[in-house]
Amino acid sequence: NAEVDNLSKDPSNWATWGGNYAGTRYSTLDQINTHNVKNLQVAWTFSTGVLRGHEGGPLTVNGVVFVHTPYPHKVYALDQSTQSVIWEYAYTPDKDIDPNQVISVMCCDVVNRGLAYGDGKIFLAQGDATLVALDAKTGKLAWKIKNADPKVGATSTNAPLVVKDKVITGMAGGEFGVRGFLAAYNIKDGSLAWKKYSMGPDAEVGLNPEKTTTWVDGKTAPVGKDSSLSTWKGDQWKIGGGSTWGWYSYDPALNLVYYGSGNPSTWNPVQRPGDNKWSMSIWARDADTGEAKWVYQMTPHDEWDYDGINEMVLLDLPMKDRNGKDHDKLLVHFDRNGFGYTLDRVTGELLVAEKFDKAVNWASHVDYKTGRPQVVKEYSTHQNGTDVNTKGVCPAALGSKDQQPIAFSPRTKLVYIPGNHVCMNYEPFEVEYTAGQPYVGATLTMFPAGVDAVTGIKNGSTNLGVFTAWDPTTGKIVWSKDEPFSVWSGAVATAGDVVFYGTLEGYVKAVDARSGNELYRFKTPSGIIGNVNTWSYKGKQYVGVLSGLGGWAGIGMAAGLDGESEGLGAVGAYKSLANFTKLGGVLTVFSL
Ligand code: PQQ
Repeated sequence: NAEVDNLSKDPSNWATWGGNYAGTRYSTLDQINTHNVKNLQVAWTFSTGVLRGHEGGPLTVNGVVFVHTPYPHKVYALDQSTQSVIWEYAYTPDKDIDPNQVISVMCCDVVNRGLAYGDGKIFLAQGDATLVALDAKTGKLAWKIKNADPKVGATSTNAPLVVKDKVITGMAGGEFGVRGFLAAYNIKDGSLAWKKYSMGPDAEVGLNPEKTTTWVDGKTAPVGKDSSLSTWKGDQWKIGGGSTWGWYSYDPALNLVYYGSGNPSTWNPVQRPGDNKWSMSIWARDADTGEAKWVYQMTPHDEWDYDGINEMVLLDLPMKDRNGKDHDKLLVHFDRNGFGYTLDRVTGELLVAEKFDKAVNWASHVDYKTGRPQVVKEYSTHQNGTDVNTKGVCPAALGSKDQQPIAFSPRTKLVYIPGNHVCMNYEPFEVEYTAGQPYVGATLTMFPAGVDAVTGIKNGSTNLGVFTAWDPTTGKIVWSKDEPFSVWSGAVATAGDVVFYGTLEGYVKAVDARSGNELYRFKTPSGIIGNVNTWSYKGKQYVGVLSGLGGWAGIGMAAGLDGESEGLGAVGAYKSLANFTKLGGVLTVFSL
């Protein structure tokens, strides 16, 4: 979409979740820099009036700031000169939707990762899997469509992306045995342009057996006929998961949309033999037709819930592969499974797959020839006759990184990764599929990587989080900083060589892009799971973030749970957050 592309090129806007189609979360603004960031002040704040987790971040388009809240959503358009509300959208579901039923099937809090803008409209993928288009000037509903059915556990938490004349969106529900898909709707009227599943028959998945390629035997080759169907037992693919609840990026020159698919259902791997393709995969799809150009599966036959949905960030950086061949159109992805991947985004060739957190132990390495992780038997989870509790698997199910997006600076050529440093005990159990009921099939507990899995005794640092600078061409950690809690907030990098991110206790932190040294911190009213964004208005650079604790890491407080293994295993590890912060959504905007 030429308008969205142009808006993103002007740093006074922050017009897409990633700041641009490539998802780099980089701004050319340099008014705030390493020398003066210590003088940052709060310019203004805005309470959303809503409890529960606030993910995503403010969009700024042509001077107007747009913020959204969790399900059942509100959207506010804010005037920056008066800091007042231009319009407000408050969602009331139609009678055929029961919001309480929807809330009960949203796995990881009632979060939403943000709005999209295009063609004078604001798009919101609502928790009950409806997609709305609002007039950006008035907030009036332009159209509303049903993308999926919450009665079978399908919901939406993603930030859509406007590409050409379409809006791309996905869905959630991997813990309910949905069958994941990505869809493109025409922005004019919401009519469906294409819809492609993560698993099933070739035509429905958008696979061309001869033309769609994947990485095998040290090169890319056609996937062949039934590449998905042949990796599932019977018709298990129909309830196979592979939801698409993460982020979408786009390369206009290649006309390809990139995203990842999530975990196969159920979490009990013994119940679904096979590689379960194409769950846990990186996809490159033609934006006009949805057909897959290439696909790469990171975690075949998942045994740990390492959803592959984390953002795909498109970098133009020269590098040589292991055979000395040159590549300069890269895709980087930091997977839940703890490996940082660099692929050639044109061809899907695997260039780098290395651990970005030292704690990762479930696989020794990724075999560059096959592209497959080499699983360490001790950390394989299974259930054969008796239930087996596999102890001390690192990372935990929420990964070495979850939904919180990275930032990239073309000045340092480094990627900045908000991350987790959490391990788990994982005990699968037999579960029967019933539409709309949880189809999880595993009990989990989580703890810091520096705690013994059996005795619970501290044997290292007890930090649950880490913020890491990474060289995507070599696959090496350049520096890393421990954080007491997982960093669940998206980072932003700027031409002032400052990197910003939020923490679960509620701090906005600014660090030096080259050294990682902390330059500034401010405690916002609640824990931060939102993304820090930056823009300018009347010649001044602003930095804005939504605080409001929740999401999977904050599910204990957000949903009022306190059992160790409640909240799909996350409650225990993050219990002490209550000593630092409480719930409540607020936008905080900073400037010099
Ligand atoms: N959502 C969060 C969050 O917002 O904090 C974290 C997670 C989700 C996960 O770690 C998940 O595995 C997850 N899985 C699905 C799914 O499989 O469909 C959906 C979501 C979601 O939509 O929020 C999450």
